[in-house]
Amino acid sequence: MRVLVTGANGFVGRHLIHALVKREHEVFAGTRSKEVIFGGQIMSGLLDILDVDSLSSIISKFKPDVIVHLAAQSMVKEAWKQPEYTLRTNVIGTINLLEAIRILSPETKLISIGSSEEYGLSSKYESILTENVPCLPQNPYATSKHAAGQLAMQFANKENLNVIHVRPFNHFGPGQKEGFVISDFASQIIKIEKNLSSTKLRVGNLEAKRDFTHVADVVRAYIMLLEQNVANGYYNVCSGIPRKIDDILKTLISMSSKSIEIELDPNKLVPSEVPSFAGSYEKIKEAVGWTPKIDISDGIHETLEWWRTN
Ligand code: A2R
Ligand code: GDD
Repeated sequence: MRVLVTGANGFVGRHLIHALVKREHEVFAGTRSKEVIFGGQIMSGLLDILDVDSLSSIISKFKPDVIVHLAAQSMVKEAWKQPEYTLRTNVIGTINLLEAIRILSPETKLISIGSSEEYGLSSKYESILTENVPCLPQNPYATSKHAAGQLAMQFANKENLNVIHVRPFNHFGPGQKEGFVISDFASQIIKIEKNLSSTKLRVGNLEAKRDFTHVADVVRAYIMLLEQNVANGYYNVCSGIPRKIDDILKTLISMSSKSIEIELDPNKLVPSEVPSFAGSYEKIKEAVGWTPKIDISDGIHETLEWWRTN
């Protein structure tokens, strides 16, 4: 298949591009800020989803069978600092893409990437979140992803488009930048190991619980959704297990030989945070046969090793 990926130079994008090539798909990797050579036969070019002309031109020329829309302002904490920018990128960017598909390429299937954050406060009332649970987003990032998903479904219904809105829960793995919890902890541990900083590891809210999936499992889910015929709608990608951030931290520390002190950094706390998220992956399992495969400790170990060598 001909697959266009937006936000291709992000954490998930780089994993997805290589997994798509392994499956022998023809790929166009769209990046915003700099031209990136992905290697091999992979086509790539500048693609800012807020630039309607370049978006239209790439869709007209490449004629994708599928678009995986990863491009976003992806950080919850950053969204509180830049709500307007977050909404513009995540909502207007998605509208631009939907309009371009409607006008230029209505046969193209869109895999829009949302977030578990969309469920927000509903997680207080439902211990395991299915796609039918109503969304009560609690921050501008969550609102932006929820709006993008709703718009995607509205366009799909009105214009008879093929659209899936995925709700990945937290994901992690090698190559994730700082600013996300496992990378934040792993990068600090490695700095401590290399004596590049004091032995204090600075943390935010350790009481929160999140549902983590390895990025390789996440991109396998996206590929199964794009390769197979599935009904339009919302699909969770998750492990089903709420894990306390404190337990993740302990696992990471147990993998280092250094003695490490923990220090609360008030700057790392996130306003009005949802205490716990855990999802159900029954719908995607039923639709395409996906289940998560990678053991969390193995994934955490791999991530720590990545920080050791990068
Ligand atoms: O910051 P850059 O220049 O590397 O670009 C980011 C890109 N991006 C955009 N691409 C095109 N037009 C825009 N206006 C635009 N704004 C941002 O999206 C970056 O390469 C990518 C997002 O990558 P990450 O921040 O690493 O997110 P990650 O973990 O790969 O998440 C992928 C998707 C996102 O929609 C998240 O909200 C969701 O999964 O969890
Ligand atoms: N980043 C970070 N750094 N988070 C910390 C820290 C720290 O030092 N200490 C504790 N936490 C807590 C946060 O308060 C949050 O409860 C949890 O760890 C996870 O934080 P993040 O990794 O920053 O992820 P997120 O849940 O805010 O958002 C991520 O997952 C969403 C899916 O649920 C992002 O990847 C989003 O793009 C994605 O949609």
